[in-house]
This record gives sequence, C-alpha cells and structure tokens, in this order.
Amino acid sequence: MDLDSFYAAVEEKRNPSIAGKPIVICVFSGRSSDSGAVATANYKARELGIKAGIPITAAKRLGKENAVFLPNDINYYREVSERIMELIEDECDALEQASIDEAYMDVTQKSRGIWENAQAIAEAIKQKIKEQEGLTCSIGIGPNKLVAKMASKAKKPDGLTIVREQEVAGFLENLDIRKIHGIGGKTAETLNGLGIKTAKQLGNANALALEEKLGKNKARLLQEKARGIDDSPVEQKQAQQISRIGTLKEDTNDREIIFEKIRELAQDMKRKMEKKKVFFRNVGIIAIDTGLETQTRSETMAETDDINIALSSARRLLEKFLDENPGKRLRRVGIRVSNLLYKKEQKSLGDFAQRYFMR
Ligand code: TTP
Ligand code: MG
Repeated sequence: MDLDSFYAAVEEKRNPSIAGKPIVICVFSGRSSDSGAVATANYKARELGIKAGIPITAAKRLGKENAVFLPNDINYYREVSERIMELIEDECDALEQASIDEAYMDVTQKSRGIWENAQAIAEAIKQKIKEQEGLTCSIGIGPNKLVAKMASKAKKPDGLTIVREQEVAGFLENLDIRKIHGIGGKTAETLNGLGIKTAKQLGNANALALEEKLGKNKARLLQEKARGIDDSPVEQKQAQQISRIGTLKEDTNDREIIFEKIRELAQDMKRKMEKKKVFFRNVGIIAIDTGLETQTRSETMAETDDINIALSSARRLLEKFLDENPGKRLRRVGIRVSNLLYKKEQKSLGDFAQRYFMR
C-alpha cells in the first residue's frame, strides 16, 4: 500500500480551499526565500512537470500563478501516517511499515490464500482510509513483497493491481526496468547501454556481462528482482518509540489547557502501549508553536509501564519548557515514550510455523 501524493494530499484535505489546484510541498533550505527542493506534488501539479526533487524555483516557473506552494509540515504528516498504519494493522496478519506512506501487509491467513479474498481486503482498506482520512492510496497484491510493490506502482493514483503467481512472468515481460526498486537513473542508463530495457530482458541477461558492469552483488540482486523472486517475510520492525500529537483548540500558553490535551493524548497512547506490551525508559513532550517550530524535551527514568509516571514527567517537562519560553503560544502538543522494552516477543513460533505452511 502506497498513499497517493501523500504530503500534498494531506494538505489538500486539511485545507479545502486549495482542493483541485496544483499543490507543491517544498523543503525550503532557508538560504534564500526560494532555495530548496520539492518534496512532492499532487497529480494536478505533476501534469505541469512538477515533481519530487526539482528546485523550488523551477517548480515556481512551471506552476505559474495557479499553483499553491506550501512548506513541508512533517510532524503533521507523521501523525496522519501513524493513524493510517494503525488503521490497516487490524486488516492483516502482519504489517511492515516501509516508509512514511508505504507498508507491506501479509494477508496469507486472512485471505486463506484466496486471491479474491485478498482483493476484498484491499478494497476494504482503501475504503477505510478514504472514510477516515479522506485520502486515496494504491495497492498491489502479489505472491511476495517485491511483486506486490511493483504492482502497487502499476496503477496510480487510487489503483488496485493484482498479479497472481501465474501472471508474474507476463507482468514482468514489458515492465520498464526503472520501475524496479533499486534501479535509478544511472543504473538504468548502464543497462540500456547493454540493450536491456524491460524486466524480462534483465532477468534473461547474461550474468557475467551484468556483473562486469554492476559488480557481483548488485547484478545478482537486480536479476533476482527482475525475475520477481523474493522470499523475505513481512516483518514488523519493533517501534523505538510511541507518541501522540494533537492540535489544541486554539493557540495558547495556558499550561492547564495544554496539559489537559497531553492527558487526553496519553490515554490514547496508553492503549497502544498495552497493545504492544512495552515498558519505557524515557518520556518526552513535543511542543509545536504558532510558527510551526518544533521543540522537544525529554527525561530518562527507571523502566516502567505506568502511564501516570509518564504523565507526571510530561507535566514537569511542560512546566520547565513554558518557564523557559515565556509568552510562547503552542499550536500542537505531543507526548512520547521511548527507549522501549518489549515484555515478550510478539510473534510466537506457532504463529510463524502456521504462516509458513499456509504459503
Ligand atoms: P512517495 O510515495 O514516493 O510519493 P508520493 O506519495 O508523494 O506520490 P505517489 O502518488 O507517487 O506515491 O513518497 C511519499 C512522501 O515522501 C511524499 O509525499 C513526500 C516525501 N518525499 C520527499 O520528501 N522527497 C522525495 O524525494 C520523495 C520521493 C518523497
Ligand atoms: Mg506515495
């Protein structure tokens, strides 16, 4: 699952007055007013040639006066991302978040190995994300992570592509090598130089000739990918931290109002901590002011799973922060626990064996 033009879509959802316009999310370097690069652009802006990685100045020339340029509000995108990951976690056997807007889901058990069931799960996920967050995503379903990922890129935005085992060869036949994860512009040029344009050609290419150009490891890896071979499991990386950030009803420096919000967020965080069965050894607060500047404060303690200890620590940190920043009004606040210890391994061997034999 990969969300469509993620940062731009989130901004479009947050601010309906810009809906339908070309939207460009910028990472301003601060050197001069327009220096920096584009993080992403919505599909309207992509039609004008604006895309991730190009300089903001170039994007402004292409976008003319119609396009909307916004600074990258990464903390907010992380909040939305986290909510979506939690939403889809319940729909699969195992979830592996691959980036802020991308995740692998194992549905081997949930679908009982039946492709139509997997399709229904994917449709339900798309529906849920649309209803709860107002965002679209593209999903690929395949016999392994590699094919699923390539399938998710096959149709975008709002796509759903299924590539069954027996369809893998056909899917790869005409697939541009640039669509293979790990092949960037440079590698593609090298391969094109050898007359290799499609995944199938790469899969069938002479291994020695490839190794000469790319080195042994890379050549082997890319050739396996080009053949759709991948047996890596969908593995949840254990979270290093759990946090909740929320927006205050209005910008304020009133410590009671701010702390009340932190208390509310902590209740939600507690549910997640119980689900993950963690102890924490560090508590932090996140303070985002009216200029969207983010500051954090944290302290370390003996390991505990008691939310009240996290809350009294957060209270102390907040008091200190506000004393040090008199008059600073906050727009969003958050609480975070980190240095986590897991009470027991999440996946029992029985669970793993069952998944293995379902394959
Ligand atoms: P992507 O999933 O690569 O891009 P996207 O979601 O904007 O568009 P698509 O519909 O093609 O999936 O990346 C996810 C987010 O990561 C993206 O919204 C912004 C951020 N990002 C950067 O900040 N810099 C980059 O160069 C890229 C590629 C992405
Ligand atoms: Mg995306």
